[in-house]
Amino acid sequence: MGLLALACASAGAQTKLRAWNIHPDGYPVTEAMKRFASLVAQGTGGRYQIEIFSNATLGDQPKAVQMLKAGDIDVAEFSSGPLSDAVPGLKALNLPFLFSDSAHMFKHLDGKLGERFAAKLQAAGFVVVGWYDGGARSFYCASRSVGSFKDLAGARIRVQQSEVYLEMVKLMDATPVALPFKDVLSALEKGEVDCAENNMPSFESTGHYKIAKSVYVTNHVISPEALVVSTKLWSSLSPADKAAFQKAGAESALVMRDLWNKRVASAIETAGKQGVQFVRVKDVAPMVRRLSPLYGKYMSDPSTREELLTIIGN
Ligand code: BDP
Repeated sequence: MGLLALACASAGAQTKLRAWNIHPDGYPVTEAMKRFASLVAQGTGGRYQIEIFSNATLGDQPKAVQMLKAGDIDVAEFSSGPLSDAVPGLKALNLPFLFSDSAHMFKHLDGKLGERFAAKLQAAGFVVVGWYDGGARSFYCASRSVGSFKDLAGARIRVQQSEVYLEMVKLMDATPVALPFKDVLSALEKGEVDCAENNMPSFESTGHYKIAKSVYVTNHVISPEALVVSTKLWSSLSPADKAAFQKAGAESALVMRDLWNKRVASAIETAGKQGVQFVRVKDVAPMVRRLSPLYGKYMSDPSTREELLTIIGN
């Protein structure tokens, strides 16, 4: 902190803020949130100090979404799955095979569409200060080896506690099991679920790769995560402090995306060295056809239709 900032900090009152995070230390989200916290402190002359509570110690994600909405926590980083249950207009972002890759996703989120989603979120209690990368999610199994979508039929598949994910797995003729993130490893170990789905950094950071040795690389959901602050906190900030939070959020998002790409590569390498087998999907068309009721539902839903058409057309 600079001298001037230090002087201001000692002159003015300090506000301590609580930030919810589901990931461990060293994970790209955690490291980017740390950067956010230090940039906010810098940009506000030390008046706002953010403490990061990692590993979901403040509660699981659906609970934290409600806590942030109510202003009981101030900052959080959420996956678009659980977030979309609180803000239905976001459900479009969870549809399988929507974005072709992260570049395609950020082309939209860093532009007009991102502003539209942010406006919907703000109306529901969440102010977006940065779009983080939620990566590309694939299926992986402990008790079976998977080389086609058919191999997933009949499996008990852990999903996020989020409606679109539950609907997706049901349409695959499999059984969705909604579990908090931290409970998935033991569920795989005990055989309570056969499979799960996630991006490669989470597959690795949670240790799922030690149990689930068969990865079917579907990249079925490419979706963003959002760094958000509560509207309660937001309405208490001065225009200059709001700008400092936005700037810190935008910078932290760039840090996150850079760390993310490196972590995807190292996660795949770690898992591969431990004997994990990766089979890439050859043709997603049969699965897209099977999931058509899902697209039909959200295309006819006025809260998601326009966004979906924008993404599909570009
Ligand atoms: C991770 C997301 C995290 C989710 C988790 C999950 O970063 O927000 O809670 O997946 O599957 O990739 O629950």
